[in-house]
Amino acid sequence: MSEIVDVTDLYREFGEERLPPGQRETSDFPVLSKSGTPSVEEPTVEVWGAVEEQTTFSLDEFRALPSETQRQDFHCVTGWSKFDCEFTGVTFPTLAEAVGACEDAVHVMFHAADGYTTDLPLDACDRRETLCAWAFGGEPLPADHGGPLRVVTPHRYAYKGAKWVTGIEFLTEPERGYWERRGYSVTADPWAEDRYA
Ligand SMILES: Nc1nc2c(c(=O)[nH]1)N[C@H]1C(S)=C(S)[C@@H](COP(=O)(O)O)O[C@H]1N2
Ligand SMILES: [Mo]
Repeated sequence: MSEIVDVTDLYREFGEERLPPGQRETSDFPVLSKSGTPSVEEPTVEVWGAVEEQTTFSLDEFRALPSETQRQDFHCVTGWSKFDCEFTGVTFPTLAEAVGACEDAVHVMFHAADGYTTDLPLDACDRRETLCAWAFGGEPLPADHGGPLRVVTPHRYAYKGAKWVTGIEFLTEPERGYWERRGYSVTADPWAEDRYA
């Protein structure tokens, strides 16, 4: 088993306290989905838009990319935080390199099997701790937490991490995702309490 990369100290870049303001720590792992758990039969991840190589990865192809296990915190905009989650997956920079993000890419839209979307500026997204993850605590990611494949964003509120991710679109202009169109913050920095736009 390779080393676990601990990114639980990333809060130092954003604030004084590991627990962001207005959050309370929980030891269980609540499920938050806009419309239940979709069934994902043959998972694929399509990467398109401002990339050199538009690519459709099968789950096996995706898992064959260089991957790592990270210990990270998870902050839901509704007020709970879960510390020390161990997710295994491909980092966003690894993925961006695999498909060759174009110079004019400035924004990213994630698409999911339940029709969910979420967007992030490329610079906020293109960080090691943005992980496309298929395992939690060394076990396959449970379906209600986004298995077989989800995104996690410990430096942002968790709605930035699409469960059941099916597509990653590199954009040359910002667009808005599901909650972002409904009044939630685009930046979603937990230490600035960027909950609403
Ligand atoms: N596809 C999809 N991804 C999603 C959501 C969703 O409804 N659909 N909800 C988001 C929200 S608001 C949160 S807090 C986290 C919750 O992840 P969890 O259910 O594993 O706790 O998933 C995010 N990703
Ligand atoms: Mo959330």
